[in-house]
Amino acid sequence: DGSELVEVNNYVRSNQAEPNAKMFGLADGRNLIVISMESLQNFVINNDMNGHEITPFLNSLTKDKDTFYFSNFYHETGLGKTSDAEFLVENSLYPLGGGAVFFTHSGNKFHSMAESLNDKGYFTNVMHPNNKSFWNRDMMYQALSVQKFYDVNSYDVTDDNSVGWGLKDTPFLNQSVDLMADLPQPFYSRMLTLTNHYPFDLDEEDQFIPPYDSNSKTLNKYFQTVRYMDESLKSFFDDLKAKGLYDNSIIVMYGDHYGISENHNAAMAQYLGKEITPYESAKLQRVPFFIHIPHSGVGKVETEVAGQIDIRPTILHLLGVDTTKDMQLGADLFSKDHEDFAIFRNGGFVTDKLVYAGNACYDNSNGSEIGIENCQPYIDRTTQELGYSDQIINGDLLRFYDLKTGNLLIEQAEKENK
Ligand code: GP9
Ligand code: MN
Repeated sequence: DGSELVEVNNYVRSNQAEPNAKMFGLADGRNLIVISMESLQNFVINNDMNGHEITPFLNSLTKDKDTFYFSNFYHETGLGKTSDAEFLVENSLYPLGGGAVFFTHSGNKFHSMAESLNDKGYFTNVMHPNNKSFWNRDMMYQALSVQKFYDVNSYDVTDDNSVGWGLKDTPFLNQSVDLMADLPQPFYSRMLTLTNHYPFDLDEEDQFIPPYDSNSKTLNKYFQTVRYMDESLKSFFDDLKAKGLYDNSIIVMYGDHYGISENHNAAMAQYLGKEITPYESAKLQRVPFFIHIPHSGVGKVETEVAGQIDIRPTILHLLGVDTTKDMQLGADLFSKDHEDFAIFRNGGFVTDKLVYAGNACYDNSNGSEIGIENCQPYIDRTTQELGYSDQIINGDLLRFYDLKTGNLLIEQAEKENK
């Protein structure tokens, strides 16, 4: 109702992070390409498996002068998996604790990143070679103001170029660049990869490294599909350059959620050489996050604790979009006001000093369990912030929020409530 809206709005306004003047507008006018890297966890980055480098291309980006790589960045998804990560990116709100918000609330009013960029003259689209109704995307993308969905019907899919869930990442990304070449610019293309998805099936010709040797077939194959995705991303960058799209774009890439569940803890313990405690499990929820800005020369490794909720304000500020009126819960990663704090959808959290997981509090410097009172202030904030996000979604509160003026339409909200 109206009072809920006032409270949520006060919270959002008082928690805003001031943009970093050096970064604001740095990529103004460029095309925006956001890539969801399926099931990619951070533990494979700058790591090897039995002497084989797993992600040579992404590793090179962690050392690249045009790339920011965030090494303490967490996924914040729930049951909606890929779609929950999409929701976080578009809205900077948390997905729901129960079912997938793409299914349960596609009739809501949202003020998405796509909407902001439509207003700025961008052509907004999503590229994903799956059935358009998977995760209810066709419905939700309307609510998110995505102008065009290039679904499976926009791609040339054959037995030969498919595996597992469908079109392989390399032909998918390659064909996507062909589509991009014909788009009006600037465009915002959000791309969802697919090959690195459970059960991690891969044709022989695409296996660049051997499988791992644990008792988990899933983990053993995971390294190979990750390596394949890495190769696909490398050729995607090459294709962008070949089509003249690279120089005037920025490329943002995030791991959408974990790929290796806790069912494979024994195999993960073998690989990592340590027991997988609830603390380690929480740290394994890190996913790689990259912001690649060609010719910027400003890149570096950032160790700030952060999460997917922060993607949208960070991108919009880079593109020179003011977000002071946006109803968003994340903060610009380049802002000095950004706090080392990532909230999990299950109520856990991580800060630079603490990890709260499985109802226990841990010292983030060494993983030892400490008294719950150390975590309590952040537990309270986690509950509060997830609560406000849920209120916005469950109450469809953005119906009563005028993004242009920042005005709350309280009377309408009250009327609706009667
Ligand atoms: C399917 C793809 C994978 O279209 O998004 O979905 P996931 O199971 O990872 O949510
Ligand atoms: Mn996924």
